[in-house]
Amino acid sequence: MKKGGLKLHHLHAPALLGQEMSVEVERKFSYSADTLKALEEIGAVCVGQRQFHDQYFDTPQFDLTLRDMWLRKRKGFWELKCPTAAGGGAEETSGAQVKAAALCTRYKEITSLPEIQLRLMDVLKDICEDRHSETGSSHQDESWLSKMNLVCFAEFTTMRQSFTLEEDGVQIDLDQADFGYYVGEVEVVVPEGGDVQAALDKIEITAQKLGLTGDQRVEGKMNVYLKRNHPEHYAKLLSAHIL
Ligand code: V4E
Repeated sequence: MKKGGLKLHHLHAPALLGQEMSVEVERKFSYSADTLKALEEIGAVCVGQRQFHDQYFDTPQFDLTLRDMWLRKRKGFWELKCPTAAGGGAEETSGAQVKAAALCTRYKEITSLPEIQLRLMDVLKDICEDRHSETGSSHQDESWLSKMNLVCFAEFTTMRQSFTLEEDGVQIDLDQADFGYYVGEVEVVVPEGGDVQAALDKIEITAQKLGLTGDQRVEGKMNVYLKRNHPEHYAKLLSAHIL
């Protein structure tokens, strides 16, 4: 049976671009009981603990994640993380800055559902059932998912304790995923077009204050989840240097 088209009501693509978009710069790290002590010593303020369930979506052929695009639903809201343009807006001038930047990831985070749908259509237009279709729907109406052939490929719950270094705009999260993986992250959110290098510098200073000495990227929750649950796809992402 043919599925209905995807309609984009009352919205024009150029009007959407740039809305509700920021760049998330972050560095993951392994934490231990000592990390809490270190956070207290550097004046980090605990801003709370919360639990959330993430569902990640892709086509059965993994067309999104193979392009380093990560679509998820968290607490009822849609989010799309995509790579930033080449260079990502940072201007590392020293060897130390290059090294520090290599430990971090930078992703555009898009939270406007119509804009998410536009970007997905752009990537998936050749495989959508109705190529000439338009998008547009409410958070409740999820028929667009099946029209774009998107299915949930990963879901897990995270318990997160968050801290801020208020004067720096730095957030530190300590995550415990329900599949038994613990990971911390130091994060700075930069408005689109903002100073990514300044964010990288703040993250490096925070990492030094916390005594984070590792010179290898620490795996995120999804790395570990995919390794365990979708090993073939994980291997593809590794060889494509996406993970
Ligand atoms: C961007 C990305 C994925 C989406 C999940 O991103 P992540 O920041 O790991 O999740 P989380 O729960 O900490 O999100 P937040 O609450 O901070 O928004 S899954 C894989 N990637 C790419 C990626 C990568 N290549 N390398 C590392 C170390 N992490 C993520």
